[in-house]
Amino acid sequence: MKDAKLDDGGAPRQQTTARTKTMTTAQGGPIADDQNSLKAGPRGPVLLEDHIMREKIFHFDHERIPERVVHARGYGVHGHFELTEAIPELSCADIFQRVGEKTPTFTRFSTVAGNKGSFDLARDVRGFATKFYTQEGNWDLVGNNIPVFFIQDAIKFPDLIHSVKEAPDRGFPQAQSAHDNFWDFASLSPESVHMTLWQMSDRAIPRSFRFMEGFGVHTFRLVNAEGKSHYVKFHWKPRQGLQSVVWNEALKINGADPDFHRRDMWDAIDAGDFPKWDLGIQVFDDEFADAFEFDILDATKLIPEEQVPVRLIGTLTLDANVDNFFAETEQVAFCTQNIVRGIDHTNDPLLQGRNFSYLDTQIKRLGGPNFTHIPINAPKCPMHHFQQDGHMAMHNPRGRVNYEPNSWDAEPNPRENPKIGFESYAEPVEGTKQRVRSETFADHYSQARQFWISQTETEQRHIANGFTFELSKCQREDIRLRMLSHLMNVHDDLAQMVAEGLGVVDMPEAATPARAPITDLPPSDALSILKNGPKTFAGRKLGLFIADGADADQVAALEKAFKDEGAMVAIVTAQIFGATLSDGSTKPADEKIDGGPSVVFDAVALVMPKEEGETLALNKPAQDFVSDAFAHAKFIAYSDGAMPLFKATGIADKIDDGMLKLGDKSAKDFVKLCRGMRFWERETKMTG
Ligand code: HDD
Repeated sequence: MKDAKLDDGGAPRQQTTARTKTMTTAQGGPIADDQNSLKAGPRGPVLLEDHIMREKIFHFDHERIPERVVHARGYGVHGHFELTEAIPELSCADIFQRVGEKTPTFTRFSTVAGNKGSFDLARDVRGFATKFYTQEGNWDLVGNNIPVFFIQDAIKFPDLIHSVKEAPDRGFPQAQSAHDNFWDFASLSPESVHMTLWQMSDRAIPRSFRFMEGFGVHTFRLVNAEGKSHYVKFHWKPRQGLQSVVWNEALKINGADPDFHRRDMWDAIDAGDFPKWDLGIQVFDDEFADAFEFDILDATKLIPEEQVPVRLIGTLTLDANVDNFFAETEQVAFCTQNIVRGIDHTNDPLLQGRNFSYLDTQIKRLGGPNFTHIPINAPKCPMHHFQQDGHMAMHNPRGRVNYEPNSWDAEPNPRENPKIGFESYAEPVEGTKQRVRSETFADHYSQARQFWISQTETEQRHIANGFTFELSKCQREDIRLRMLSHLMNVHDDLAQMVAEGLGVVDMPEAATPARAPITDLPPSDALSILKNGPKTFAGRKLGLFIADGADADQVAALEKAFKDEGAMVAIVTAQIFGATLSDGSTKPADEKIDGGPSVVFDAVALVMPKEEGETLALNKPAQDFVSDAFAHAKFIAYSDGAMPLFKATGIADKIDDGMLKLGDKSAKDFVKLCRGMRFWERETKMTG
């Protein structure tokens, strides 16, 4: 029945109950009608006098703030850091003193190149930025999931980012490095070669934020109470293990679920499956730094874990989703210069430039110097200073004293405290003013080669395919060949594989290295994903594709076995209402087949009677479900009824050890198989 108010052009009124509150304007005035603007008669003009409508639209018009110039697309989560090993001998930072103490944190993961509305599975570096709200101020560790960077000096950052982002004339391509401008820049900047190997590896297409490492990248300093300094590199080691997807899968995930990574994080935390990372430190002194093959101030180099082991000193647990995306994820402002007593910077020229850039960009992005008043950015320890006024000042000092020194003793009247105040490490500095790059930064190929030889064959194939894909998107042949000329200095196998992929007949001359590469660096297992994979299927997701008449026992056994493992199970059916199982019960679906393609799952199972398998053999999304799972080297369990679908997709005669027939083997056997994550052997039999 139509509401009486609707008949005269109005909208239905909602009852105000104990659980709802009266809607008001931003000025607090109760609102009677939020559906209709104020008009001169039912069909007359809208009156400018309508302060309610004007206020609402004015606010809407100002909802957006500038997106981050890089790392625009990201996802933030609350958590805490718990210290498991105190390190007072290395650092006097308050956060590193008491074992078992928990420090609240906020972590934001991101892609780099894409705009805020781009897709999650771009081939890209991932940001991994954590704000620690310590009792002696905020410490921001603003890192990536890759331990090295493209450039050595911050003055090149705008060029790097301009080259990778969309071209200024056409406004595309978006969220990808597969285009001439990026590879033009990279091939003209040999210092980026090492990083491009990481970027073309599966590190740049992680399965989830939960399954990737994090790195502070630069060399920092730890400084103890006596003022003694050690160098340090920070690492995040995921307890969940490392895992990535394959490129063809990434392309399809972006269509199926552009929010794949943020949804994964939200779902895991929502389900109480809190991801954890151990904070690791690689600590070394001047003696090591002087003896090391490369300059420890060069952000395009890492220190192999075999040379300086990673010592685990604490655990980060992400345990709460945000209440409001804008207030927290969007407004969080990380700054590399946010360090605390006991941690200090080094002369890494990339880091020094960053220390200017982050503060500067937050002022632009958040509208003024008071972004530290926004709750997500405010320290959780007491703070007292004489900074005042400015746009949106929220914490305003009381009393008349706002300068230092002063002779007032009224409270609050903050004073310096040399005992606990921040002290920069007293590093002797001297030099001639000059615009140069140190010669110790000149070796651009040796660690790229070390990265290459540390990978499994599968990973090497993926890297070569990554280069082939990206360079094939370059229209200019000279750019493709110039990049190839650098790869020739990395490793012959890599150069050959890419050249073959591109169809190059005449190999170019190898690029002239600024310094001869070291060819006998040993492989480092820590650099491979597959050598550091998970040991369980926990935290992963099975796509269980069922149809009417599916064997109820098989479905129940699969659900139980995967849940016991700590994995999630999503039921996929041809219609969203679900399926009627062999025992007459109804199994509701989580996804309709075209909304739940196999690319969004880690492994798949198909349980259906033959007649349904025959019908589904004609269903394109069902065919894709099977052929993609097969092509992406996923483990597949199936009941006999799925054979018509296998025939339709050409895999009926390719059944391999990555496939398990239910009945012959149990659901538990399938879980065991799935602990391997992928059946890579299958991939070697495929091209492309
Ligand atoms: Fe940066 C954001 C990581 C080099 C300038 N950067 C930003 C974020 C991460 C990184 C994770 C997103 C923070 C968030 O989630 O809000 N950036 C890195 C790493 C680098 C690096 C690991 C090299 C080791 N960055 C770098 C350089 C410069 C910048 C050399 C400038 C000279 N980065 C910025 C920025 C951003 C930023 C423009 C954009 C948004 C923001 O800061 O808050 O200031």
